[in-house]
This record gives sequence, structure tokens and C-alpha cells, in this order.
Amino acid sequence: MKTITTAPKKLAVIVALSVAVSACGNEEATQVTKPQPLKSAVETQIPKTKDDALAFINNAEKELAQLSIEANRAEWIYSNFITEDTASLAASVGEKVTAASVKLATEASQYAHLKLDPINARKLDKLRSSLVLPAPLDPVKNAELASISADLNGLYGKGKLCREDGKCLTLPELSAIMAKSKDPQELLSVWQGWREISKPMRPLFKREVELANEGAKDLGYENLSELWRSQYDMDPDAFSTELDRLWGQVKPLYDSLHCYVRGELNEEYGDEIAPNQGTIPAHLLGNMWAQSWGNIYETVAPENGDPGYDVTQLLAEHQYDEKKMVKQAEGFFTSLGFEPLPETFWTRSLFIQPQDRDVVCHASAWDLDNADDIRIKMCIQKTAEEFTVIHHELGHNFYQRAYKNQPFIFKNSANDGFHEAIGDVVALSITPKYLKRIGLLEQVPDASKDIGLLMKQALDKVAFLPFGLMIDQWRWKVFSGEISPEQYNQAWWELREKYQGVSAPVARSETDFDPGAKYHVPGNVPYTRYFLAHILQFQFHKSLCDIAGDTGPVHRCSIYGNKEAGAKLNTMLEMGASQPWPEALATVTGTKEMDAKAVLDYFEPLQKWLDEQNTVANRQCGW
Ligand code: X8Z
Ligand code: ZN
Repeated sequence: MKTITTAPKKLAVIVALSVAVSACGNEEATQVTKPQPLKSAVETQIPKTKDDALAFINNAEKELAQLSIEANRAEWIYSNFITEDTASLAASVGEKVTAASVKLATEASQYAHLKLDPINARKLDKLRSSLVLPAPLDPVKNAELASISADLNGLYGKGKLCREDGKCLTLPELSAIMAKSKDPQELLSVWQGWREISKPMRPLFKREVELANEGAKDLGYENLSELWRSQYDMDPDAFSTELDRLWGQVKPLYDSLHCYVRGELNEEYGDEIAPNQGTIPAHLLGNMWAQSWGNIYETVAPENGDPGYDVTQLLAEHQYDEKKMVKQAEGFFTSLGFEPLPETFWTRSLFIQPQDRDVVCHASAWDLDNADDIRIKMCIQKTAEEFTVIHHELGHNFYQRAYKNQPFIFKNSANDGFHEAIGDVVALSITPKYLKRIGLLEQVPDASKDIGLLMKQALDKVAFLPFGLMIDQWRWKVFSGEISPEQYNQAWWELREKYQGVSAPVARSETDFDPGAKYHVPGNVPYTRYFLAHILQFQFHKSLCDIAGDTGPVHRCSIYGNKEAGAKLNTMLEMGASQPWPEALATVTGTKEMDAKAVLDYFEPLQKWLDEQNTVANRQCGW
């Protein structure tokens, strides 16, 4: 197989603003840390009054709200129809929004010294700190950054792997091979082939980092890493420490899973391909990035604990098409008391990959008008995995609609991990009991099959944790200069090995740019949000199950149909970003702390089982 990538086109993406939709929902953040006041702002301006500040905030909200709609539309059209023209149109809107956002963020710091009421102080902080790709003030550099960012997205969006027979495979097709194939040669060739698309991204990414770092400095931050880490209502370094703490909580569980899976893969593939010591080769885990491993369930399934059903098969047996899958997911949300999705959702969303044009297939949820025009864009595959992703995306949409009455700056989640967690919380309730209730399953397997159910869930959720963490560990070091461009790929694999215990199946070098083969790197979407979401969703699930009065094991609980749980969830969603995230968390869980104990409790029976299996098989765990 050889790879064809077309020359970079000027593809637009909304890069650096507090307002527009991102890949996966709105982005914004909270700021309590005060970056250094800007000299130009403080020293050269006439002193500002509180009234000036309020007028500024008011106007900024109006301007950003208006611009966001224009940007969202341009971006939607471009992602659904990638051509030079749509790219160019979306790029110029993006440039305009970035310039406005940077100007407002800079201006906002002129008011930082004023003692405003908490709501306006929060709005001001958000105006200053919510950019994810801040351009330098220099318009030439802003244009350069917009163009680079667009090109990076284009390289990913149009990436294909073309076979010798001339057939070119897109990412959904390649992902299906990674999910199903047991042929190590085929897996390796697809794994390696997809990584050809990201080689040309390297110089673009390097320049993007330089420019965005300059933009972050212009805003008073040391670098982009500090800006990204400042978006969590706490000091940026304290946030890094908090992540280490959460990871420390779950690492023993991950280690047990890693050890078990490595042993089973060794039995399947033998010592040559899957050694039973050290790291696991990244192409054997059922996923293009080895980020979640649910697709190798059958290879590692417990012998007597298998629940004996497969949701992919059940969907096929019950003639679920793409739309029916979305309808069923909507039905879960409405069972909790949420209003059905608007008619326009059904007419304007994209569910099926068009055959006649390039689209950005990576699943996303959109809020076009900051009110009711919500949509998803997905190239839905009729699988259990994608059924879950549909719930994930609808979680974004229901969140967006719930906070639609907030002032514009607060139309966002409590922190970005919350946005990513909501749909997943609902998907945790897709239990056998629920599947029976909606007519997909005839009989609920008895408790002896729980290990199989937990195993499937752990392969997706526990395996994801170190991946969710390492991407931004890499990026933050890149942004701060700790990782130089000459070390991009080597440092990437060092972190993959350190956190995931996963390694490249063939030698890599600095002619490769493997980080770029993952959507969120060229797409400039922060990734720590998914790590947080994978912790938060278990906290939410446990609390909502308690509210629903479910007294059984938490992995068997489904909140389907429970209006009380739904109302409680809605209270948190309606708050949007108006309060610091610990307040939002407390609304549902009663605690202001993120805590991975909920993950450990959920998987407790599995952890015990894994440790027994690893002991019986005399496995040397760790890598
Ligand atoms: O990007 C996504 C969503 C859209 S926000 C489909 N996710 C991450 C990924 O695919 O890498 C969901 C889980 C992690
Ligand atoms: Zn998402």
C-alpha cells in the first residue's frame, strides 16, 4: 500500500476564539490565575472605571455572539464540503474572529485591576483566557497562523491510504480494518500507512507552535502551555499536579489491565509479534491509536464470563440504520425529561459519509446559532462503538441547549471535561437491563457474566486513561520548549511508552510525525478534557444512580427513564460556565473534588479478577 496525500489546501478551521464551535462542542474556559498585566495596556491607557468595564463586556459579548454565528456557518459548510472555495471562505472568517478575540482578550486586561461583581469579573477573566490558538497581534502573523491551521486540518481531513489496485481508503474504512482484522501484517500496513498522512504536517505544526506561543505571550502568558492549563479555575501548575494525582489513583487498575491484555495477546499472536514482557505493539489493540481497546474484546474475553451478546450484532438483527441509532439515543435523553431534539436537527445533521466529496468525518456536535440550531456531524458506522459515540455527541447537543439562556460568555460547560462527559454518562447506562427494555436484548445475563461486561467497559474506558493524559503532556512540553522540534516523534513515543506501555510496531524516526495522525493535534483541540471526562463520568454515573434509587452494583445501573436523575443533571447543564466547575460538580455529586475512586469502585470486581488471572498465569506485570 502507498499513501497519497494531496497538496495542502487552505482549509479553514476556527482556531483561536472563545466563541466558535470546536470539533466536539464549544470551547471556553475559566480563569482565576492572573497572567502578568500587559505593559502596553496598563501603562499607556487612561484609567478605566467600572462603568467602562461593564460597557466593554456588554459590547464584547454582542460582538462575539454575532461573529460566532458567521464563523459557525462557514465552518459547518467547509467541514461538510471540503473544497478550495469553502476553505478559503471559512479561513477568512476564522481570521476575522481570531483578530477580534485577541483584541478583546488584550483589552480585557485593562480592566483586570478593577473590583467587579463576581459575574462580570468572571466574564472578564474568560475573555482573557479562553483562546486555544491565540494569534499574535500582528495581522500578518494572524493570517499566517490561520492559513497554517487550515492547512493542517486539510491534511488530516483529506488523508487517505491508497492501495496498489487504486482504491483509496478513508479513515472510517481504515478504522474498521484496525477494529476487525486479526492479521498482523494487514494491521501493520494500515497502521503505518495512515501515519504517512501526517509527515508533511511537521513544519506546519512547528510554525503553528511558534506563532501561537507568541500570541500567548502577547496576552501575558509565559507560553501556550500555561494558557491551556489556566482554564480550570485553579493555578496552572496546581492543575498539572491534580492530573498527576488522578492518574496515580487509576494507574494500578490500568497496570492490571495492561498485564492481562498483554498476556492474552501473547497467546493469540505469539512471542514474535506480541511479546509477553515490556510494551504492547500499538497495532494489535483494535484501534488506530491504541486509545481504546474494546474491539479486541473477543480476543481477551473471559472464558466463562462472556455475556453472550454483541451490540453490533443486535443492531443489525433489529435493522437499525444510522438514523434509527440516533433516534434511539435521543430517546434516552427524552426519557430523562429533556425535550426532544428540534426538527432542524434531523434535517441539517450529517449521519452518513457522502461518497461524492471530502468531509471531516471525525464526529462532532454543533450549536450553530447559540440557541436551537443544534446538529451532529458524523460518518456513522453501524457498530456498538459508534452507538456510544452518538450518545457522546448528543450529550454535547443537550448541554448546549440546556445553557442557551446563559449570557453568551457562559454558554459553555463548567470546564471542558464536563462537555465531554455528559453523553458518556448516558452511555454508561446502556446496560443489559436497558437493552432489554428497548427490545434489543431478550434476556439479561446473570451476575456470573459481569466480568465480561466489565472487561468490555474497561477495554474502552480504563485503557483510554493514559492516552487521554499523554497527548497534552506531549503538547505542553512542546509548547514550553522542553520538547524541541527535532525530538517531536521520539518524545511522543517516550510518552506513549511511559503512560500507556504501548510502543511503535516498526522503527520510527524524525521524518515521521506520528502525533499528527491523531485528529486533535492538527485540529488543535486540547485533549486533557477527555482524561477528565473519563474520571468525571464515573462520578456523575454513581451520583445519578444514587438519585435514581438504584441500589444494585453501579455497573448494572441504568438511569434510563428516571426523571429525578434527569432533573438533577439538567440543573448542572443549565448553569453552563457561569460558576467555577467545583460548584457545578457539587450540584450533581455533592462534592467539589474530582475523584477517581468512582472509577475504582465501578471496576472493583474486575480488578480483583484481573489480579487473580495475572497471578495464576504467573505474569510479570509492568513494562
Ligand atoms: O473526539 C472525540 C469525540 C468528539 S469530541 C468523538 N473523542 C476523543 C477521540 O475520539 O479521540 C471522544 C473520546 C476521545
Ligand atoms: Zn466530544
